[in-house]
Amino acid sequence: MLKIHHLGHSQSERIVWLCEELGVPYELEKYTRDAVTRLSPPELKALHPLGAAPLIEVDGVLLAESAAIVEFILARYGHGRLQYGLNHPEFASYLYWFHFANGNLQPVMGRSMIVGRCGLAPDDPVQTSVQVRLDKVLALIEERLTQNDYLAGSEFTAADIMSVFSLTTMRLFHPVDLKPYPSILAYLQRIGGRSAYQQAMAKGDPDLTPMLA
Ligand SMILES: N[C@@H](CCC(=O)N[C@@H](CS)C(=O)NCC(=O)O)C(=O)O
Repeated sequence: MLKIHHLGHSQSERIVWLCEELGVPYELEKYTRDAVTRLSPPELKALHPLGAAPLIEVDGVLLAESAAIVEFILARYGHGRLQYGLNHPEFASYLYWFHFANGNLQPVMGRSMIVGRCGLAPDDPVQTSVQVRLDKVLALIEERLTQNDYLAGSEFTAADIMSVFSLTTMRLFHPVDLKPYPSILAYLQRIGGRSAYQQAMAKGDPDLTPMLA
């Protein structure tokens, strides 16, 4: 059976959620962040050189990187679900938004979190450039979700599964006010209405109220 190594309050919520959406049976091995450093505990670090979540194990293979894991699970268990194929008119959009999550959205949230902790002056050029990029990224998502119910288009796909962590749980680590982005907030409400999302969050992070507002 597929085993998910899930670190609480982390990007590995994506994998639990994907398995719930697809109805793929899985075993959940849960880990808690170190109370001081908020990094992985030693048991998770022992599994992989980076010690970061998510990790999955299946048929003796250990795989890291959430995008790789999502692609692996879709290829093996998806049977075409939650993705747009080559002949779909929104295939390029699907690829773009799938990769935007870890290529742009999550990195700028991480940079913004780190820069925010450096105590720089509000007009420091580094601080300003990161803020400008974050604002642009959120504005781009807002525009997309004003025109479409989901990131790849009219249907919910794995591009959404890749992106939602950065707009929700990531705000535990870096609070970002989403009030200026009503379409993102409406989208998060749609996501929160999905029973697979509710199941995943209840199983993986029962101590956390999903940050959908
Ligand atoms: N790009 C990787 C990022 C993995 C990552 O950095 N995970 C974080 C949780 S959100 C982690 O495990 N942090 C704890 C640590 O590095 O010790 C992915 O998408 O899987």
